[in-house]
Amino acid sequence: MLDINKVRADFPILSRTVNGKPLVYFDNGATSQKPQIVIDAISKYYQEINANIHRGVHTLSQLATDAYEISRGKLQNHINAKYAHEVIFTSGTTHGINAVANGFASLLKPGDEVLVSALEHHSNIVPWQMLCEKTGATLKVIPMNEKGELIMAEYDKLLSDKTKIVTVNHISNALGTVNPIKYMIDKAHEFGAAILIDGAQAVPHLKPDVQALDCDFYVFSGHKMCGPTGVGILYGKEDWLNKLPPYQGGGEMIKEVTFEKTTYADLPHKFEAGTPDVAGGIVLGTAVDYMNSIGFDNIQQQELELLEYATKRLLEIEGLKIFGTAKEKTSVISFNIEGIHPYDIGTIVDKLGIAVRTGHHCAQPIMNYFDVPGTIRASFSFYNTKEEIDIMVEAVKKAQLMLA
Ligand code: C6P
Repeated sequence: MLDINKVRADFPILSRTVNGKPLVYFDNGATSQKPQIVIDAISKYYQEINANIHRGVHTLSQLATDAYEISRGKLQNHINAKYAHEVIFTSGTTHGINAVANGFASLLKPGDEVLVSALEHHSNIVPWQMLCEKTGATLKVIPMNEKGELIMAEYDKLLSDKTKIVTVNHISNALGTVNPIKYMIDKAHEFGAAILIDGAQAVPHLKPDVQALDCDFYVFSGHKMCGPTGVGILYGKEDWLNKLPPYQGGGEMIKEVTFEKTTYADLPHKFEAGTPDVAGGIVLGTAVDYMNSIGFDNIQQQELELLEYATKRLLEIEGLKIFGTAKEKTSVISFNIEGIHPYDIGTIVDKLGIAVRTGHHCAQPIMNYFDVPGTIRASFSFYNTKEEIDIMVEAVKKAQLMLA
């Protein structure tokens, strides 16, 4: 069981006020808050070991390099990758997806197919559209039902020998649906297709085991799991990462450069051109340690309770509709109130100290499916409480009265 007061004390921002009211932070899907241990680790890096990595023989450079590689090892353990060199530091989920989509440009030809799901964030749509434009491959979409669940019977029908890569999120950012990725991975492999899992919204809630999943790629951002912005992970199976050309050229990703020819460095450096976010990479390891110290069983239990409680309380409000009612769902609630624009609710509740996201959540196809301009999204983390949910429900009721 979580000692919620103790957990909340780890996050200094949770005790601030916003617009004169105690902050209620329910925009965890956009980015999580950071515990003091993560904030301190950033300062400590700059105060004690700041240097460029993999480049210098001097002591600071070695200290920074060691810390960076130790962090890579922590991430490897966290996701159970077979090798540390399968763990590539990126700037975030978007970077990871673009690196893979770009790599596939050398493998696809007209007639090949790329499958994306109807539940994707724009980051997991646009790079694949760009890939299809470049190669003449065709983009196909796995449809969803009214509950916001992907229709597996349709997925099965879409798969064929033409399918070269399937790309799907583990958890939908807009609706909270947890997708049946193990089934999807195994099915894709039956047809010889690769599969990328966008884990951006999963890693705050669970610990993915990439070997048990057997996915070819798994990408995520550090900032949604108590880490800093600007850093993320692209996991890829060794064979795939060896097969794909690098996404960017530059320093550190080479073995030898002449004006005639360049040979590339071994993994992971082949995909890590230029000076990375050294502090971010190191501190992502601190964030992972922190989340493991809380415990993912505890995190899930707390978040499930919050999801159930908030669903029940919000449905007390007349005219309120929840979008995304999948059987497998994480602690995200997207909703609208009849006759009121989501933006207006968001603006009023902000005045009351409550942070929710309003709009299309970078998932316009989902909004189009439900025929709404956007929704109000409350996304809960393990440091949120039922009392905060009560505050939000009262604020939404107040906004409804004001806007009616
Ligand atoms: N979703 C949200 O409020 P980046 O920006 O690269 O860290 O993550 C992109 C991304 C990719 N996939 C999914 C499923 C995501 O949820 C996100 C980011 C945030 O929902 C910001 S738009």
